[in-house]
Amino acid sequence: MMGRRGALIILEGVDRAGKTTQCKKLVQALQKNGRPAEMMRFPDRTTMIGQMISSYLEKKTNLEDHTVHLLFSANRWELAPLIKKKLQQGVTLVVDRYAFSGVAFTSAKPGFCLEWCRNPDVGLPKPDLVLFLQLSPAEAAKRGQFGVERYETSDFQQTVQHRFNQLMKDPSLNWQVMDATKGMEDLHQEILRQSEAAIAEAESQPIKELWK
Ligand code: DGP
Ligand code: NA
Ligand code: NA
Repeated sequence: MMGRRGALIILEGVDRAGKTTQCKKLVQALQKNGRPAEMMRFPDRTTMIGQMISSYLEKKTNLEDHTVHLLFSANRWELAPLIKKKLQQGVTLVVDRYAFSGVAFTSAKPGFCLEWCRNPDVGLPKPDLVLFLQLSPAEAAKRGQFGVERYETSDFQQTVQHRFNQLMKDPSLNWQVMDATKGMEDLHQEILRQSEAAIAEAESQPIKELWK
């Protein structure tokens, strides 16, 4: 008999919501509970495609907007076989950003609609849980200055937030909105509780395809 599969858990949110910290804490807590768990992040800057993306984000190179969108998507697709393999091996994956960032960030640029942005990611492994770390622009501002990478301005991030709000209306996905202004530990406990529930639910189900 096939063993239980792991769950695909995504953390999303605007920049500085604390996603990376919470991903790390979640993986540690799941492992402590005896669950095989690993962290992944997108963009994965270590691959050849990831290096092109990284150079673009660092403003060392300029790339045409559609091209960049497709590179981000390609970066997820190149890791899709590994994602499926891990899930089937029973490993729960905690992922820092996924296709939702892909759609939210590109569709925040002039001349891009949600539908066009979604298309390249249709069919990726479907998340069992999408945790959205909600942070108002005012709260984000309190966390200090933005960095120097592309997209790190408050105007752009505000548009990104609107796009995320549109994506969250999709009832075919298990979106859970988390208040990221809460203390780090409270937020962690809430994320852990949601994740344990999603893991139990996913165990008996096949891996599905995103937006199909
Ligand atoms: P991070 O490494 O998590 O700081 O993400 C790098 C930046 O790239 C961040 O501003 C969010 C943005 N980003 C992440 N995924 C995508 C994507 O698929 N498409 C676009 N256009 N931007 C993305
Ligand atoms: Na960033
Ligand atoms: Na991050």
